Amino acid sequence: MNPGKILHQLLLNRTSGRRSFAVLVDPDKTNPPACLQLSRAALENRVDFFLVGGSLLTTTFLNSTVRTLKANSNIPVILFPGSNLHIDPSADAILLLSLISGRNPDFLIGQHVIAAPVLKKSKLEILPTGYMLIESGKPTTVSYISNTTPIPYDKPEVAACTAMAGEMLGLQLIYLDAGSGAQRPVSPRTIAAVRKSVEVPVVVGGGITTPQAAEEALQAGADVIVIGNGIEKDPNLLVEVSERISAYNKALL
Ligand code: 1GP
Repeated sequence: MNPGKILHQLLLNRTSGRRSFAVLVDPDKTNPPACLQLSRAALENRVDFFLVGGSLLTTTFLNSTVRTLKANSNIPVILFPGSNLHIDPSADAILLLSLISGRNPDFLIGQHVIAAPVLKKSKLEILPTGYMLIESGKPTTVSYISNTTPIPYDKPEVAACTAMAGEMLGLQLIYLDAGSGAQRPVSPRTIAAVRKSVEVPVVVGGGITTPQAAEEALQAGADVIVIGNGIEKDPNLLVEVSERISAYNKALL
């Protein structure tokens, strides 16, 4: 399978060392005017991707969120689904998440079987992703809903072996997630151990609420930084993190 446009870009970035910024939008917590405002801020601050979704959606605003983001910027919109119900063909791509840190077959392959025919008919770029939950201080919605145990916070070697296995199985991205609203983000040691163990791009998110935490993740080797809650609470975080990432990328030149 040839890489689609987004994966191709991520692989090029991986080779050049360029880091990316993804803003996570939770359809339950937004509305069209807020999406419009976010689109403008994201464009001004060179955000690379929107992720849209969450492990539990309690409203029917997935489609309107995707459409509003797409109508107001050219930033690619990537679905970040919590289940096979969270598919919207009007997005650009979908993270096809296999929850490799867990041992729940439904989230390793079951949901995917149900989603496959729908995805096949869509024009969505499929991003096969090894999704790894890392313990972050307290149970998160995603650990509860997925009925899986996250990898312990202080076991970088377990995270590294899990990521290696995911890459060997052919997964194209590794996503290290402390969970939305996590008490503490994934540790730099874990990010660095995973970064050293795989060639594929490493996405890091969950509980990043300060520019310093984003910087630490960058220094440890995160290829893509994902922030949701932190920007909902403080829109200025988008500007500050974007500045850090731009400065990091400029230093590569
Ligand atoms: C959650 O990685 C994302 O899956 C982002 O988390 O909302 O805590 O930034 P936050």
